[in-house]
Amino acid sequence: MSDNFDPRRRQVLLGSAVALASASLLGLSPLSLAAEMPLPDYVNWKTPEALIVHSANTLETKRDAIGTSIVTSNEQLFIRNNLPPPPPSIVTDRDAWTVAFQGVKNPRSISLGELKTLGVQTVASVLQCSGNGRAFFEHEASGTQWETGAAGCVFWSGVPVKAVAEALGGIVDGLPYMTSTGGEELPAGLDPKSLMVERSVPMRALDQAILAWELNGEPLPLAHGGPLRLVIPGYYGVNNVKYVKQVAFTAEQTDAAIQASGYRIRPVGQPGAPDQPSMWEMNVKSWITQPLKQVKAGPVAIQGVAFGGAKEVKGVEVSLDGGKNWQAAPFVGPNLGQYAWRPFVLIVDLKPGNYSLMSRATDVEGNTQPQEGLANERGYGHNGWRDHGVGISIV
Ligand SMILES: Nc1nc2c(c(=O)[nH]1)N[C@H]1C(S)=C(S)[C@@H](COP(=O)(O)O)O[C@H]1N2
Ligand SMILES: [Mo]
Repeated sequence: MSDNFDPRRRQVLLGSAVALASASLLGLSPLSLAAEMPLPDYVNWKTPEALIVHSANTLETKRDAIGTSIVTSNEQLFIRNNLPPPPPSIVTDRDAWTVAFQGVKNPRSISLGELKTLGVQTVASVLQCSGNGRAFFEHEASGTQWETGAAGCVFWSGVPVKAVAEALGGIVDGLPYMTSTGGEELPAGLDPKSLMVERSVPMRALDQAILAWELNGEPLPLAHGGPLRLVIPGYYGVNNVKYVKQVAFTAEQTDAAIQASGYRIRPVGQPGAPDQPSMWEMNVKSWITQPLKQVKAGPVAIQGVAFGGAKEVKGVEVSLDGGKNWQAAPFVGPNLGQYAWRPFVLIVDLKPGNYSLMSRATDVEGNTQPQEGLANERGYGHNGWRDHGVGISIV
């Protein structure tokens, strides 16, 4: 199901005009109302204070919950499920989970226990939903109204997909896509192609693709795709197929709706189609995480995160005046590699008044965040710096 329209959130927004009016009197955003929903059972181990519950299948990390120590904890990481997750029984015997390989010379199913003997690699990467920032588009794109928190930077451990393909005799020649299938049980009576999470990515993704069983040093939680998940650093969230049960090298992209018409960039008002750009490589992006409201006059630490997406981030600038003047902001902490984000902190002396804080990142190839996001029907890939700015008052 490519449509991530989120009925529970709309209910909160539309169903309670009184609550909404009083919330705006209190200066709360509509998101603060949604935050009052309790954590769903399957993620009851997460930190409720750090999360906005849009629905049982969509949880967003609060903007100011992201700190400067780079890694987003499992307890704070956002959740996005197109379908309800499989039952917890799939993580009782993790090593017994199997993934079927096709499009290799010796196709077969391979257990997680065996995968662990084929090679191990650890990578830090930003996991970000295609719709992160959707709420900032003016055309009210349908889907979860993510602001900045459908993203986190985490460590994954697993085996390079390349190593598995080699162990299975190598990839059959002339297959330009890797197509992976999620392990959800699909409801009976509906066209499976309209619901299944099956994504194709171009072969160039094989350079960095891993089959991961560990997240930030812990066995991959079911909610994040355990026991085994495809991770393609630098690619949008949807390509990182959870509970992966099949990896196939294929001649064509899958005709599953989530690939054929879903996650396609097209003009507002137009339906999705296979000839439109697919949400694969992520673009350069940054946002300020603190302060978000009011601070005392004097030295103020403006902090945020910046990443290059598929390329390494080179630098980030901050503006205090809505984008008229910019100054470089230093990164904080080690560089965890091309696919990780880098926290930044700029300490400035601020006098009382109102400030419009903006951040603007540039990747190593010289791509800089544009002022405006590219409006598109489903509100994907927003990296415009203006909409990601924050207004603060210094008192
Ligand atoms: N099997 C499966 N994989 C999936 C999804 C899903 O619904 N099912 N959602 C995708 C989307 S749209 C995103 S943004 C990421 C979210 O990963 P997370 O829930 O671990 O944060 O998983 C992707 N992989
Ligand atoms: Mo997503």
